[in-house]
Amino acid sequence: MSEVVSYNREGNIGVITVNYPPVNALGQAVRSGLLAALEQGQKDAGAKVLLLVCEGRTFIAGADIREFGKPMQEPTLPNLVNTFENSDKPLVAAIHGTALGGGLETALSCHYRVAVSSAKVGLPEVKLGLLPGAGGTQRLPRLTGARKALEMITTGEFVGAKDALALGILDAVEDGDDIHAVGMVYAQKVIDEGKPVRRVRDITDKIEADKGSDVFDQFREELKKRARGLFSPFKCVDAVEAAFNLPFDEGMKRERELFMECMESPQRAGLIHSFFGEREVSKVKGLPKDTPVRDVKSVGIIGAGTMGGGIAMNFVNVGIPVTIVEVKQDALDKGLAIIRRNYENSAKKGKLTQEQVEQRMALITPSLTYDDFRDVDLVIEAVFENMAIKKEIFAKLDEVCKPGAILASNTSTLDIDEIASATRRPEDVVGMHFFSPANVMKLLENVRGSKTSDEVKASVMAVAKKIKKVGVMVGNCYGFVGNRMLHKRGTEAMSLVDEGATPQQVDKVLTDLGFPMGQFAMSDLAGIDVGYRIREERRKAGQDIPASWLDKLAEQGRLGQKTQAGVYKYEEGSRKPVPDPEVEQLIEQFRKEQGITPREITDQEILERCVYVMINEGAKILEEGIADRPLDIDIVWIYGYGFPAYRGGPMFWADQEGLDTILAAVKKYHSTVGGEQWEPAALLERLVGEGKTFGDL
Ligand code: T1G
Repeated sequence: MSEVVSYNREGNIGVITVNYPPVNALGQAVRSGLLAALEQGQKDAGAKVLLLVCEGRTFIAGADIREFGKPMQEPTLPNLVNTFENSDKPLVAAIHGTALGGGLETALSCHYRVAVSSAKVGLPEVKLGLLPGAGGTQRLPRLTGARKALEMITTGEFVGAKDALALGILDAVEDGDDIHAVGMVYAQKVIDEGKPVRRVRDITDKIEADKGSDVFDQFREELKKRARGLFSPFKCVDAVEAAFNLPFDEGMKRERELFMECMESPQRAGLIHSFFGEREVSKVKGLPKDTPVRDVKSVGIIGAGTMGGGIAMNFVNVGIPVTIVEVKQDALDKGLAIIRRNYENSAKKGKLTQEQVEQRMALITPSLTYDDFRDVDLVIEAVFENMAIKKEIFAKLDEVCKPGAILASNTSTLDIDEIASATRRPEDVVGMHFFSPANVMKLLENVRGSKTSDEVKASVMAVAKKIKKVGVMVGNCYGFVGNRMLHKRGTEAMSLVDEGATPQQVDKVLTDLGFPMGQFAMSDLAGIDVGYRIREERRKAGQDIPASWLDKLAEQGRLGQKTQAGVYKYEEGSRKPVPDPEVEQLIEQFRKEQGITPREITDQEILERCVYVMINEGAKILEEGIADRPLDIDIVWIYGYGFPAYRGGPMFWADQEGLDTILAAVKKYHSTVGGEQWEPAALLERLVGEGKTFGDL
């Protein structure tokens, strides 16, 4: 019998138990163990019914994703599930935790499914650039009908046990958390009631009902909007549709063909890199797993503006009380009114009850004095980017906050060490860089200062998990990881327009690559004044920041979406960027003043100058140890800046583009465009020289 799957008989129930931590994934050993256990159960005369149950925190959470991209080993999952379904003894699956992907497909190949009420089921393969490849697209619609199966399979969203029962996916749901006991009771019921073998493949009423339906084309239309640039969601629809047009075995064959197309798509590799990257970033290099973590049970926030308000919502959403301090009462009132409006909008959409809105608002204490921070565990400063003001604030925090309080700045560019130097406890100072809108964006770029203690680093990574953010720990430099690379892209995007491109041409290249919006539409969303103030700050600090046509927009009061005019113009109530001839004239005028003769610029040049410059900078960031691994950069860009996850992030994408191609272009622009941003990174040169990739690091 295998290490990871056991068989034993209890009474006249043959119990097949999977025990393969952390999530009982269907690796080769589990698949062959299940097949052997099933065979044993078949031969066991004393077993009238077979029960499949799992140890640990969850039922099977899918195929073993780590095996993808490697040669497929027998037994394959489709064969395993077909063998299960063909069992001539009733098979019961007892589900707890999450039955996902191949795990749910295995349960669907059983004849009955019982679950505890806390369980969830789902087919999230589409999130990995795949589709259910072990019968999920053929068996699920036989239970739920076409529309629900399409919803579950094209979104990958999990469904709670009670809803799954209502949908016919489950046969029974019991309270309690002893899944073994729940399974045994149900299996005994199958025996006592003489329930027969019932194969999902033979259930056809829902198939007949939706045959010829136009729901498949409806989904294809809808996916054009919500799955722009993605490959597998459309293949999911084709596979489910096959269940309605083909006999079961041919449907299974069609599913397999489509599954292999997805497996071969580069998007699968990108999305799986993102899946594991999102988990790996929580393991910070050099920070032992057992580093003590300070428990954050109360939070203080300075500034009730857009960022301060959004940051506060993250904490009250998970029940942590927040004290918000502002300088003036009206700023405080305005900030809290925006938070309440956000929650009431969620309530209008049915995402929250009014009672929950009140509960969350009750966890926020407005204040006009720092004294109210004396007992909080963590303070986050979220005022605008001005070093002098930030140092003043941290000096005051140093006075009032209790020993052991974590002092964090939401700065998006400024030097954490300099901010920390305003206190006598730099070891307790750290950057916590949220992204706008802070209550929505998943990324939290935690920035370690040179004196930040391991305990504080571990604590802010734990805070990220607690408030359901993807926390990435990065080093301290101007703009940290994300903004440092973004600034390079911004500089190139500006130069490309100076030299002859239009803002909309540049933005289209980026949205065609898969970004939700381009460089200039993003400037309009963030506010042209934000970038303008940062450039003015740097000019005041004596840095040589060239003049730009964006400054002229700011000086004319074209601040972006908030003034319905920036680089683009916006119709009343619309966020759709519309090219504005006035801006084109302004840019032409700017070129004349700068003595620039515009030239034809290709989309390829725009792609290379806007994205390769980021990759070159990413390599420098790795050289300097500001990011520990290429995947840290990838996750920062996927969750903070909308880099398409199906391309795996900039560094993963660079490997797919070919580092030699990128280095050649970097060298070309170094001689044609110039500037330190095109200085080839030593790491890039070394990897190309050694024929290696960022993935090898
Ligand atoms: N394969 C391998 N490792 C997995 C895994 C899987 N399917 N799921 C999780 N892990 C690892 C994960 O990397 C982490 O490792 C640890 O388990 C805990 O995960 C033919 C083709 C189950 C809801 O897409 O959604 O079946 O970092 O930190 O927050 O149709 O993991 O500790 O070393 O996420 O409690 C379909 C993916 C596969 C489910 C638990 N299944 N997993 O969340 O813990 S494709 C999925 C999840 C498939 C068939 C197809 C979540 C979870 P480490 P965690 P969590």
